[in-house]
Amino acid sequence: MKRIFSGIKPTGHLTLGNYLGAMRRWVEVDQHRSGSLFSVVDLHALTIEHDPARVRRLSRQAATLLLAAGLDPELCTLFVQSHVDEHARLSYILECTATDGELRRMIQYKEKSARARESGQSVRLSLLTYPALMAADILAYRTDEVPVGEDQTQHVELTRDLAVRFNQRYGHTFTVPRATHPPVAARVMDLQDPTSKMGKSHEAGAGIVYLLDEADVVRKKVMRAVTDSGRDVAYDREERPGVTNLLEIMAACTGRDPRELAGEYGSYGALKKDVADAVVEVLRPVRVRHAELAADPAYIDEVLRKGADRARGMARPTVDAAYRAIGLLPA
Ligand code: AQP
Repeated sequence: MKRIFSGIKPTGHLTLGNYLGAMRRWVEVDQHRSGSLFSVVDLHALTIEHDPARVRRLSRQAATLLLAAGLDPELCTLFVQSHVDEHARLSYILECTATDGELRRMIQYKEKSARARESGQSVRLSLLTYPALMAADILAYRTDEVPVGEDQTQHVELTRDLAVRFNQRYGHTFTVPRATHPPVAARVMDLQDPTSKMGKSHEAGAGIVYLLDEADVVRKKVMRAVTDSGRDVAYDREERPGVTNLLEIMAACTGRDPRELAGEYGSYGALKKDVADAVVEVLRPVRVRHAELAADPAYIDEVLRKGADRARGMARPTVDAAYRAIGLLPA
């Protein structure tokens, strides 16, 4: 049995990038392989300036959207990270395994700390240390595979390094996991700036398709997407990042090959129209189901409560074993 774990941060409204890069595979593939866990990783949302009420609202919304997208609590375990103390317990142990140099090399830390400093905000210590918490999220469940978008590759690599180092120093405790990525759309780019990732915590929303955007808003955003200076439709990440992003989105939505799709279009306008239609069709059932589920918050609470109970039971033996292995006296 392969154990699968992945998470999503309630730092903003979920985007098409989250959906194509991660959520859709969780629903279509990963939850059907026994032993999969998916988490709303709310502790990670506290690493940047936050509004408590908004984090609570977004956590509930993320859980509701994951169910709306098709996660089935009978097949997988869905829970909120902060409901399972083992994550924070293990995070400290992994902070004692990592070095500060390793954490300072993380690209997300460099980018987000620079952004915070530019806007005059202080940088929370947790922004530096959260990859140790992410490693704890993964290692607590003896995870084999972590299905994520490309942007998380470096954090999963660090998790692997920490697992190997801990096992070598203190005895075999953790499974060494590996990241898996979708075949296309592993990095959906911002429609207004196709050289940067479509990110849910970015301020400007014009290049970001949110899962709960109305159909006409989605169409407008896609039709206004920045394209490239050339005229023909070509698949080339370096030279044609805008068009290539649209082709990848279209390929992910339709199950086609992006290079093959490129040969079928003579103009950017026709491509954009079809991309808009494809995205609207993919998101329509998610929005409809979200509206139904959001009307029943007691059901969501129940799913999350049961999920946390199950997750706790799975994580505790591993975290207890790590505490003993590193030299802490059993309670
Ligand atoms: N643009 C993307 N393309 C493909 N996959 C993506 N993911 C995120 N953005 C894209 C994948 O979605 C999963 C959950 O992401 P997250 O919540 O860990 O992070 P985020 O959406 O990137 O949000 P942040 O970090 O709060 O803000 P930004 O985006 O501003 O950095 C992950 O598997 C991720 O790879």
